[in-house]
Amino acid sequence: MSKPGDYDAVRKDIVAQLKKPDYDDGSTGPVFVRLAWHSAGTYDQETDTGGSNGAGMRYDQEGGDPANAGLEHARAFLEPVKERHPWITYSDLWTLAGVVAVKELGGPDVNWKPGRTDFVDDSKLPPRGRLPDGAQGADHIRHVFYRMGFNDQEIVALSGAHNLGRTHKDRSGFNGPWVNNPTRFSNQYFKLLIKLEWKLTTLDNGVKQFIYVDEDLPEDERDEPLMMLPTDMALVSDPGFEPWVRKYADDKDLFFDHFSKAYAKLLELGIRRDEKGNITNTDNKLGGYIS
Ligand code: CCH
Repeated sequence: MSKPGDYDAVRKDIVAQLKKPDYDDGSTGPVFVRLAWHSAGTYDQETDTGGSNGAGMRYDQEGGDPANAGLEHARAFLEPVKERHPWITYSDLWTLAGVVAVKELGGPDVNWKPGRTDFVDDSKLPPRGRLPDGAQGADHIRHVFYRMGFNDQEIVALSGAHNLGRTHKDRSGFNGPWVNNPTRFSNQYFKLLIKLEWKLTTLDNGVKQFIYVDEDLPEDERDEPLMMLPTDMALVSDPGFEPWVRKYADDKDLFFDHFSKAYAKLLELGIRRDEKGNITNTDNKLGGYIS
């Protein structure tokens, strides 16, 4: 067991959990990035409910939301880290795992602060259905992300996380990765959104998604088809989102900078701190900043 507050020791053990040759594309990083996002993305600024505080996904009300299907794998991969550092809260561990994964997979540094509590305040529990539905369009994306307090630029920057990982038929019903190298954080997703000719297709489970098949190659030399969700395609068809897709496709540094800021903001939703970084939420019964 490490000394309470030794977050560098936790970071090291998260890194050690990233490489898993038999899991997906060989890394747990993408599903960690998603775990952190879904833990925070339930936030509603109007009612000040949801958010990463409380690690509500441990319980069925939140963990059993169909939008969170598959994230039990991410939580299980992090369990050995929690066992080695029992002093860290789950809400800190899950958000830190997302930040560590982004960096280790080649992305930017993301500012992260500890102090979240695992105390579950029933009055702050988010109802199911607050996370976005990939089958929908621009209005839905705005509804969900404006509720958290994000603007159009931040929405596009955050969506760039789809450079990582893949969709799974047995989780969301969608199928396939967005880019050819889904364990390397880059701006490739934006480039492909603009450059490739995406075709709408219906999978055998009835789910509609866009795919790209390289028809210039003989069938046996083709990679797995790439995919885009209807919500991904909305970023190029919507006049408020599209200019940012182009900017990020052209300028990787700008994307990294904006992603880093927006992801850090996401992970802080619903958390209030004083100037020293100590959490001041009155319902913070267990946490507390350890310096
Ligand atoms: Fe996402 N995402 N996401 N996403 N997501 C999925 C997978 C990942 C939407 C839908 C889906 C963000 C925004 C959105 C990741 C990070 C972020 C899947 C497949 C769906 C569906 C799940 C499965 O089948 O396993 C929608 C809709 C939106 C917004 O409108 C944001 C924001 C982030 C992070 C900043 C990552 C990473 C994955 C890959 C996970 C994996 O297991 O490989």
